[in-house]
Amino acid sequence: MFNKYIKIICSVFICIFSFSCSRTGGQRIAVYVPGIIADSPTYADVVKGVQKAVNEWNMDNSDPVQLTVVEAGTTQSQWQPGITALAASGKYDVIISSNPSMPELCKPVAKNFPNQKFILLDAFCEDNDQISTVNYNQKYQSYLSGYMAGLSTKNNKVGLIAAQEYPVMNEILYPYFEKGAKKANPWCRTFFRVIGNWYDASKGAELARSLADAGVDVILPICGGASQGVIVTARERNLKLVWFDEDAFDKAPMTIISCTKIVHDKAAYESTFEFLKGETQWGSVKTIGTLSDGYLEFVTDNENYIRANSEEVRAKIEQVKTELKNSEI
Ligand code: RBF
Repeated sequence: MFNKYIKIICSVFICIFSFSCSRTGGQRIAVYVPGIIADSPTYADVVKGVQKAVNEWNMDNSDPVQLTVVEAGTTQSQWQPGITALAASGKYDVIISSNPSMPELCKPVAKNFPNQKFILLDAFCEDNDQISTVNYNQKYQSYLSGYMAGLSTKNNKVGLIAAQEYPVMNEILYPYFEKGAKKANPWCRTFFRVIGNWYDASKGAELARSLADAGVDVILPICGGASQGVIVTARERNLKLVWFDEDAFDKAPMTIISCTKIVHDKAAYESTFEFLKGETQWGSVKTIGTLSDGYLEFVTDNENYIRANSEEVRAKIEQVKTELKNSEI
């Protein structure tokens, strides 16, 4: 009888001990998505890349890393309180997030929580030793999309529908799209429309209609979920779309005529793995996104690219890609 009690007490202690062992040690990562994942390829790719790094790490290490993904939603005024709450919890060794507005939101939080580290993709921040950033050089992606639009317009009018205006949009995405279009077709005019958020598909459809009424026949949507509305109008009015950030040919074959993307998931995977190995360079910026660094793709291996474009257009694009590989824009 006495032996039986000893056995029960021992097994209870073993359980408590092994439980507490499994709770300690493993690092914790939070991915903070400033928006929603659906229809935002940059965000979906960040989650995918971080998840892959964590899975691989956990296969080879006895202390599993715990990953939490927080989808912050589209109310931008809520993002900083959301990050503050994550940092204040003290639970996470690193908070990973993505978009060019994040450094300004994270810097004050970093100041208040000096042990909190941040890895920010699609962002630029120098000289903060709690923050490491991966900056996307968007010039090449924008220029190539513009070039494709300029080659494909029959009316010499192309358009960009943006979710919102922000420095990268106004200083790089739009100007380099316009530059590419003009290079392909010197008579081409570029139009610009702004939705005001990243989700309103009916506004996206309405702005695409207004562009069609003005004679635009090729559009680049950079507007997250609102791009669904742009697709609807494009089908109705026989417009062509050049697509950004992902291989989306299958969303609208023969309407989407080109797709470019910076390989966000690879960047997220590498940054996460570096962090887990303790090799992150805090306060540093790594810039990616040229055709020669392996992080920018102009998708040519989807059959819908071949179906949607003449041999002449495809040959011209190959030529421009080669030129861009060997020179600055
Ligand atoms: N891109 C998305 O695909 N979905 C979003 O919800 C989204 N939200 C953004 C919010 C802000 C404040 C900023 C500055 C950018 C956002 N982006 C979003 C754009 C993204 O960072 C990138 O610039 C574009 O996707 C072009 O690669």
